[in-house]
Amino acid sequence: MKVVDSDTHRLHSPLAEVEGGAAQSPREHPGRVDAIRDALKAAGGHDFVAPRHWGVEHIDAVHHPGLARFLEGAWLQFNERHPGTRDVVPDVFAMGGLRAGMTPAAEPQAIEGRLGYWCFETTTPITEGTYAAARGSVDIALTATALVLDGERAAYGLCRPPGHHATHALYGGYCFFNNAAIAAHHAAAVTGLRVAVLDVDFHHGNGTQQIFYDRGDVHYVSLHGDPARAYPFTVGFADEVGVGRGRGFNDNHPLPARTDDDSYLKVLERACQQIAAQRPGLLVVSLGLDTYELDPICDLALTTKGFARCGALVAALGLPTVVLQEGGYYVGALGANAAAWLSAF
Ligand code: SP5
Ligand code: ZN
Repeated sequence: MKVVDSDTHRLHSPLAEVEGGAAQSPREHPGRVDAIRDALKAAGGHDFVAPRHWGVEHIDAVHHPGLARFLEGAWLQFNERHPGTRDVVPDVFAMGGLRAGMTPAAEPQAIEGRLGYWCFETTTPITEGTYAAARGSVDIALTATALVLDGERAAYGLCRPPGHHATHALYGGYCFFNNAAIAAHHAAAVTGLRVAVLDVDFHHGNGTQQIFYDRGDVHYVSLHGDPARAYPFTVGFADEVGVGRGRGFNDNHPLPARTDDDSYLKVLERACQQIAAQRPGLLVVSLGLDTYELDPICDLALTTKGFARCGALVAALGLPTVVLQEGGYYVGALGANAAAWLSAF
């Protein structure tokens, strides 16, 4: 399979993630890409290609244009007021309830306010190179998409930072720009065909769902830890089916803790049936590998062999397929799991 990757992601490497009231060593770090790249090179049969550069208009087509403008200047603006800050993290959030019953908030002027206006949580620091890295991740996603639009049966984008938690106007969950949503929108716009997004990351892709919730041209289907117990907690329930033209084009499959290969594959088969029923022309897979049995921040129980079965099942849809990397935090098996999924596909 064609694999699109680059080193630009290294520009995003925060010192810490603030979680549970404490600064912790980042789970989402550059070593994740090294592990996957090394395993794919060792497995063989993959053809590595560099991404090309894509304009910001592809990001603005899916996100509020203010999000990219903000991320581009945020680190510098914060450091003008607080010199020497390495990792920039919001501490005041522009929650809707602050102005309940009044006109909605305008974007604040002060950088401390802007941070809490564009961000929804504390584990996603902005460093000096974060914007460049996030743009590079989008370049990888769009290059992989272009390969498939040009006739490849499938392509894999080794995206980092990941994307599926980023909403129209918010970043968070280790995600800045929604790579999968940008790819799916681009494919739908270029081909005029319906696009399906199959999101198998452990966490619900709240951003992707939100971006396409009122659209009938992009069908979002997700398997994930039940938000009753799992991040992102407020989105991802089974009764969320889309609105307006998007009604019937959103399918959520919340799963219980310790779901194993056999149980997971039954649900994945159902998800694939839902995708096939809408007759899409192209598939985007948000490939999170944090459903692995040893993942340190998740609680499903897939095995490396299970990932191979998943890759084979998704391939059986027979659709042109763009596979984009999302999460996966047990680095000791991350490469083997990616290789198993992609080789079986
Ligand atoms: C792309 C992606 O996978 N983003 C995930 C962001 C999840 N961040 C919060 C995780 C909270 C985990 N707390 C786990 C405690 C386990 N002992
Ligand atoms: Zn995840």
